[in-house]
Amino acid sequence: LLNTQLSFSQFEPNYDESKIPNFDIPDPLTTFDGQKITRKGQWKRIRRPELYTFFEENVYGKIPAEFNDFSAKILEQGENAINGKAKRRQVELSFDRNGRTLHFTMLIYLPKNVKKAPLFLGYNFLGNHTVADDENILISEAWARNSDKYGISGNKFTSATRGIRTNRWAIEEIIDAGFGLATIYYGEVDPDKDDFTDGVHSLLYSQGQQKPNDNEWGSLAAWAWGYSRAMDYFEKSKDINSSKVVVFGHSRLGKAALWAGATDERFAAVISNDSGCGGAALSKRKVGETVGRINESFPHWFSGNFKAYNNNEEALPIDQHELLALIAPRPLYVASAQEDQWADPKGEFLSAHYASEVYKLFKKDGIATDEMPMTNQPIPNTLAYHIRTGIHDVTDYDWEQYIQWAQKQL
Ligand code: GTR
Repeated sequence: LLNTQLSFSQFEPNYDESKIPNFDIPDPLTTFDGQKITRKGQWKRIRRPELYTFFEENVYGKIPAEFNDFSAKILEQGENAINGKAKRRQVELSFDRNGRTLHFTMLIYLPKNVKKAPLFLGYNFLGNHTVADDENILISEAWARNSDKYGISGNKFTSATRGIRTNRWAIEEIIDAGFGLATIYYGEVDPDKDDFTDGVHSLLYSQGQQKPNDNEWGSLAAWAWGYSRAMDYFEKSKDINSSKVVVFGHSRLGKAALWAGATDERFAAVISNDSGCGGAALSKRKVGETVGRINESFPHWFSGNFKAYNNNEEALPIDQHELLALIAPRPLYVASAQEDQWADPKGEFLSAHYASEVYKLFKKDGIATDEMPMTNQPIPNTLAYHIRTGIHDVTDYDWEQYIQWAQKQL
């Protein structure tokens, strides 16, 4: 029986396909009151809005007010980055509300030989200065999680960690393909801790409010909001093609990228890299990380309302394939890694498969089969999927697929 008082970490995660509960996949093309959706217009007018509202009120949480006015300030720029192939710009976006200010700094590399570059937009985990070997990258002063592994202490980044995440960003390949890259330290939009006094949330509180209401935004929705503000900036930039922006994210930031793709149709394409539970993976399979586990470990990520589904996934009238469907008919790439069982690769694959019904309505190719492909055998359709060998990470192999796919799709 449901007991939300239990500590979910006491449950062993399940990886055994034979122990997956029986459940029906909610049909993306049948409304909550049983109406069949057979035309694009019905999807847009009836079904998409009701699914969207469910995810907004019960999963990621609603933004309490429209909040998109900012000022942009160029902090630094250079003409000779990435072996002379790219220009670099570091721009700070500032937001004022309630007597408080939020700033975040976007690091942008654009290919020199393209007038108006399409680009990949993605948050980084450990600061902009970790993504490239480039001494000019400013070091974020925002709160950082202490880490013995990376030598981060005092909740501050230092130059000691310059370039430690270059392996996750195939920048030169991106530039060579004619794309730009924009990245932001996600902790500048909302520090990743269970504390709602900081980050963007606090700018929108009504008087005396300490934390979001139960139907209001958690951190994932805050990060998605930040992605949209980056898009606002691209729309004003003469050297960026804002109609060709691919929003990308790994893991928790893949969850945020998916929600950004759903909430903001200006994103031309979306990439979910190993996003797992609360991202691309189906919740009802309860394989690896579950709704209860994730809400226990990260109480600040989702809305308060999502906690009603802790160890109670069967009560969800939706599943995550319907989040993917909210991105249709735009190109969407779902990727998994073989050794990332915590994120349930099969649940990510099946989710892409079940979302494909909606892509089909738009005459776009998705994942027709329910048989998982072999490792390193991408299915590069409008709704694309691959599972590569290796661990929970972003690799050159992943980027090679994303770049080729984006070139073809956009
Ligand atoms: C894990 C979490 C996952 C995933 C991952 C990450 O601890 O359980 O949902 O988000 O972190 O972001 O790397």
